[in-house]
Amino acid sequence: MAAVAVRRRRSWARFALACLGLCLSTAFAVDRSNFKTCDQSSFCKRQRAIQPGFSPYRALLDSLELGPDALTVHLVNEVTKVVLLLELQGLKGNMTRIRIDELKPLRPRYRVPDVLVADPPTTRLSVSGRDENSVELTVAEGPYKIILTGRPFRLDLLEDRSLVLSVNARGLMVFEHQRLPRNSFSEKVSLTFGSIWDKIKNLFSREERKETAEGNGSPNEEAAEKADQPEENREKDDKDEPGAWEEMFKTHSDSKPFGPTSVGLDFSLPGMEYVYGIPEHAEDLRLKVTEGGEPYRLYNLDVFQYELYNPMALYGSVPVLLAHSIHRDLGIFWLNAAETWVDISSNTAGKTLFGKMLDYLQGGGETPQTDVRWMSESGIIDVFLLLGPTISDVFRQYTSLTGTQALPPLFSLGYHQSRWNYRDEADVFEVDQGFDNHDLPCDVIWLDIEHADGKRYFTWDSSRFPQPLAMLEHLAGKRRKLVTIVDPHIKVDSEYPVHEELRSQGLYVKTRDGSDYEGWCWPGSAGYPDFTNIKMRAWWANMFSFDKYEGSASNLFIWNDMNEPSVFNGPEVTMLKDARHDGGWEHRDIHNIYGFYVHMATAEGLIQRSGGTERPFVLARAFFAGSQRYGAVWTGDNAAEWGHLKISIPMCLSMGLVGLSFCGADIGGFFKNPEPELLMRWYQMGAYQPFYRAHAHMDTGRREPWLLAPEYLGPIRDALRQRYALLPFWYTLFYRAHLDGHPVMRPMWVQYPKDVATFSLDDQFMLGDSLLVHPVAEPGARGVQVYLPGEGEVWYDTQSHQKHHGPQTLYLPVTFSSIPVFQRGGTIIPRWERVRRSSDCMKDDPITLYVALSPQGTAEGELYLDDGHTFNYETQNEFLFRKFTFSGNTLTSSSADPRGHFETPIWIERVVILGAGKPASVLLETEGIPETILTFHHNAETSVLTLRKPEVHVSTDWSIHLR
Ligand code: MIG
Repeated sequence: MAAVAVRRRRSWARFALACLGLCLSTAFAVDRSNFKTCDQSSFCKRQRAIQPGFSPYRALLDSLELGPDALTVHLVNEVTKVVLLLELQGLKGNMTRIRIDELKPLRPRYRVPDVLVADPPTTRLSVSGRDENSVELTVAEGPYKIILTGRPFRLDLLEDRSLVLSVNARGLMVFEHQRLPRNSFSEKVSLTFGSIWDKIKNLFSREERKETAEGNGSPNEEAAEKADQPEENREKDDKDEPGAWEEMFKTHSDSKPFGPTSVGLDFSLPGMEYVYGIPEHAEDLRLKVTEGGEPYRLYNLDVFQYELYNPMALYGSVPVLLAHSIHRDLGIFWLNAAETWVDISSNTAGKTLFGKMLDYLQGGGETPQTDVRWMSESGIIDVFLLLGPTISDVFRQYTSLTGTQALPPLFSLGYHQSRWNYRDEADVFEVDQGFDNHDLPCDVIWLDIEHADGKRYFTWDSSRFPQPLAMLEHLAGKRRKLVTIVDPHIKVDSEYPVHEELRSQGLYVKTRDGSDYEGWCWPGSAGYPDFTNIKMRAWWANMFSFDKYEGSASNLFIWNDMNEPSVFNGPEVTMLKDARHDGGWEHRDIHNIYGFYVHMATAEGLIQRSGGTERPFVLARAFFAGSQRYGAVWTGDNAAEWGHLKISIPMCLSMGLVGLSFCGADIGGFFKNPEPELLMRWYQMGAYQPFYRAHAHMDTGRREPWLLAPEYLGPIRDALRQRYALLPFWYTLFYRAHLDGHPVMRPMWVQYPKDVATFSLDDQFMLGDSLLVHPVAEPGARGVQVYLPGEGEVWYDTQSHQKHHGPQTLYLPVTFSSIPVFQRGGTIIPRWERVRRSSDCMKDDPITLYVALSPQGTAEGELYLDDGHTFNYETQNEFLFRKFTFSGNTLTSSSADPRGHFETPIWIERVVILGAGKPASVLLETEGIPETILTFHHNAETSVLTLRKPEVHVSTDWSIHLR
C-alpha cells in the first residue's frame, strides 16, 4: 500500500513538475503579436508580392556618362516613366558601389551619413564593349568586368569570364518614387503600386505576343502611352494597397505623410550555397532560405524574451551579407538605415543529397545559386559589392569602408561582474571583496538603472550611493573599474537639468507636428535626445566630463542600454516612424542608425573627458554598420537556458563577420535562474568569447560565483584564470582586428575555406587562427564531438597537451572542469601565467610563450603590447608588436612593426614547446650578449619541452636554438 502511495505521489510530483516546466516554457516566449511580420509591414508585403521575371526598369544606355569617379546612367520605369539615376563606381580594393536615386525627387531621400569612414577611393571605369542592349565596362584596378544591360535593367559582374554576381537578374528591383499626397492633383495621374504591377504583367504578356507575331517590336511606347491614361479602376487599386499612405499596427497609426517610398533590389550569386551575416538574429551561423517563411528582418527592437532560431529582428542590425564557397567569398553591404527585410532563396534548398547526386549523374543539374533580395522602407539604394576574392579580402574591404574594431582598453577584456542591480555601496564593496576572498580575478563591477536617482541618468540615488567618488576610489585601489548605465531616454521633469537643457535647446526628437516627442520608459514619461543631430551629440559627449557627471571618475565607464530606441508604449516597443529628426528626416529613415549615434556620442564623451588621451569603453545594445568603432555590444536579454548558451556562439560569430568583434552574451542568462551546471558551463563558454560579463535580471537570485557549491566554483575559478592567462593573446587578437578587420572570434570556415564540413559548424569556433574552442553546452555531458579540421594539421589539447591529427571528429570525454580548447600546430601564443586580482595587476607580468609545432616543425605567432589604456600607441607609436617564428629548431623573436617603441619591464619567463623532441642543449642568443645555455625539461610522454627562464626582455631580438 505504502509503496503504491509513494509511487503515486512521485508521479504526481512528476506531473506537477512537467506542468511547471510547460508553464515556464510557454511563459518564456516572445509575444509575437507585438512585432510585425512581413505581411504586417505594408512595404514588405507589397514588395514580396512581386514575382521574378518582369522588371519594368530599363537603363537608357544613351544617357550613359563616364566621369572620373563614377558612371551615371538613367533608369526608367517603363510603366510610370519615372526616371532614376544610377551611379556606378569602381572602388579601389576590388569593390563596386551602386547608388540609385530618383533623378528628380519631390524631396531629397535619406542618404546614410557617418557610417563610412571616408569617401571610398575610386578607380576608373571605362567602356570596353557595346552592343544594342548592353555595355561592357572595365574596371581600371580590378580583375573584373561589369556588363550593364539596358532592357530589362541588369548588371553582371564577371571575373575571368565567369559570372560572380548579378544585380536585378530576377527583376525584383523596386523604387517607389515620391508622389504628392492623396487628393492632390498629380496623384490622379500617378499610378499606385498595385496597378503598376498589373501593368507590368500586361506589358510582358503583350510583349511576348508581339514578339512571336512580329519577330521584334517595341512595346515600350505603347506601354508608356497606356501609363499616361487615367485609370479606370482607381478604387480597386486603392484597396489593393492598404498601408501605402497610412498604416496601422495594433493601436498605433503611422501617418506616412510622404507616402510609400520603399526600395528593393535582388542579387544573384551563382556558385554560392552558404550565406552568413546580417545580424542581429537569434539564428544559426549559416543563414537559412526564407522562401515560404518570414524574411530576415533588420529593425532595431527591444524584444522581450526573444526566441531562438528565427528571423525576427533584434536589438541591432548590420546590413551586410557574406557568401562563401570553396572558390571564393564576397559580401553585399546594403547601406540603408530604414526598416529592412532580407529574403534568401536558393535553387538547391530542399534538395536532398540524393537529389543533388541525381542531378549530377544526369550530367548537369544546375550549379548552385543563392538569390538575395533586400527591401527597405525608405532612403535610396546604396550598395557595396565586396568582391573578395578571399574572406580575408572581404574583411579588409568592409572595414576599409566602415572602420575596424576600436582597440579596447585592456581591462575591458577581463571579467565583468554585473546584475540588475547591485543595491548600494555596501553591496558593491562586498561583491568586490568576494572576488578577492575566493581568489577570483575580476576587472569591473556594473551598476544598472537602480543606481540613478529615479532613472535620471548621470545622477546617483543618494540613499544607496551617497559617496560614489569614495566607492570609485576604493575600486581604483583594487585596480578595478565601475560601469554605470546611461540610457538615451530622459525623464520629463522640469527639476532635472538634463531634461531642461535638452528641451530648451530643442534637442529632442520631435513629433510630426513639431512638439517634443514623449514616450514611456523606465523613468515614466521621457524625451528622446536626437542623436542624429551633431549638436546633440556634442552636448551629450560633454555630459561625461568629470564636472558635469558628478560622482564619476576616470575608472568609471559607460553602458548604453535601450538605444534601439526602446519606447515601452510605442509601436513594436520603439519610436513612431513619423517622428521627426534633425533636418526634417523621419524616424522611419534613420531608425536603425539611432543606436549607433548614441554609442558614438558616449564614446566621444569618454575620450573628451580625458582630454583625448584615454581609450573609451562603452557597451551598447543597439548597433549598426560601423558600431565597431565605438566599443562593445552584447546579445541582450537572453535566458538561463542551454539553448541560449549555445546560440551565443553563432550570434557572436555573425557579428564578428561584419566587423563587430567585441561581442558577448550575458553569462548565466539574463532571465530565469540558471542551474549551477549551466552557470558553470556559461563561465567556461564566456571565458573564450570576446566580451566576458555575467549579468542577471532583477527578479533572479544572486549568483556571484562563490554562492555555488565548490564542485562548480572550482571550474568557474579555472575558467576565469584561463581567461586572464590568455589576456596577452586576446589583446593581440584585438589589435589585429583593429589593424585589418579580421574578427577575433571566427567561424571554422574562415580558417578552412575549402572544407565543406566546416561551413555550417557553429558549436565550435576559432580565436584568431590559433585556438579552436568547443565549449561544453549540454547538461550532463560526458563528452563532446570536436571536429579537428585540416589535412596534415595537428592540434594540441591545451589541457593535456595531447596531439591529435586533422581532419577527424574527435570524441573527447569531459568532466566539469573541461573546456575543450586546442592549439593549432604551427602557432605561438603568449600568456600571462601569474593570474592576479585584475588585468591591471598583471599588465607588467612576464610572458610565457606556447609554441605548438606543425608536423614540419614550424610555428609562428605575434604579441602586441602597449600601456593598455591610452591612444599613445597611435599618436606616439608607444607599442611593441613582436613576431615569433620557429623553424629549423630555432625560435626567433623579431619586430613586426619597427615604428613601435614602448618602455615595459616585461620579459619572457618561459617557453613551452608542444610536440618537441628532446634536445641535447638549448642556447640563447641575444644581440650583443654572449650565448647562454638554458635549462630545460622534456616530458617524453607528452612531447612537451619547457625552456626555463630565458630572461630576455620582450622588446629585444633574440633566438633560441635547440641542438
Ligand atoms: O527593459 O536596465 O538588456 O541588461 O539589466 C530592461 C535594466 C532594461 C535591459 C537590458 C538589461 C538591463 C535592463 N534593461
